Amino acid sequence: APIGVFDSGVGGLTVARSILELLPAEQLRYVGDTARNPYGPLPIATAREYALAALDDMVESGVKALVIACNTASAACLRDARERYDVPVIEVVLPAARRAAVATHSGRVGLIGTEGTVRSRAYDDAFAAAPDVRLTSVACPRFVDFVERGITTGRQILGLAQGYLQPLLEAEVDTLILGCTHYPLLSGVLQIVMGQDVTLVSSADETAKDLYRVLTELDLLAERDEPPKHEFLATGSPEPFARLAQRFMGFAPGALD
Ligand code: DGN
Repeated sequence: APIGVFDSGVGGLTVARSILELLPAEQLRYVGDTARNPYGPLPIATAREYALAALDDMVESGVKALVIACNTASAACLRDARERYDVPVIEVVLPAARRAAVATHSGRVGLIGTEGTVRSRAYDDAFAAAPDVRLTSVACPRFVDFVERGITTGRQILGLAQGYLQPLLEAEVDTLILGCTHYPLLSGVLQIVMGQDVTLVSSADETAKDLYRVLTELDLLAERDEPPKHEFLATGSPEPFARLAQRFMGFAPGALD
């Protein structure tokens, strides 16, 4: 059976990409809720309702594990999803928090994400078991739009990042969690603004490693000779999804035309 990967839109494809790098024998069924995206600005209860409805459908369709590849959805429904489904549930918040707690030397950790993710305090909860960590969180709502328009370099995004990240520079964080699916595409500008000594933690990469761990522990890893056939589905119109998907999966625009 495939691994179900859920996101509010295209952003979770950065997680899908990290999964395929680490686990090339696994078959993915990706669903992006592009019809109701973005989840970032929604009240947490609404994001929770939408995400659980989509995850119910995915479990119904038969998957061996669920990956909630969206920070906002993970923050909104992680606990419910773990209790609700029989299949293992992997999400993006705890793996990133765990990596940041190991990576920081000073204990001063920064988090950037959507308004929903920051408001949910899911990362604060994740660090409850790490009393030495002092978390400074900043919502960066305009980043998602810039990344989806393909603007990840240049003066405009640099200026925006300098403004958003100022409180994190003042807090002198030594580790920064990229707590939104879109932010791995901004790693370049984020590293420039934060300085080369700050460790960037990608929730996409950490989630893929956590999935690897869970599948290994439960003896669910795929054994395959043939390359698997993946499904990439969107609840909204297929064309803009396909166009954006190329960029998020790491292909240059037009490379697959
Ligand atoms: N996928 C969302 C997240 O990781 O928080 C970002 C996109 C959105 O719904 N705003």
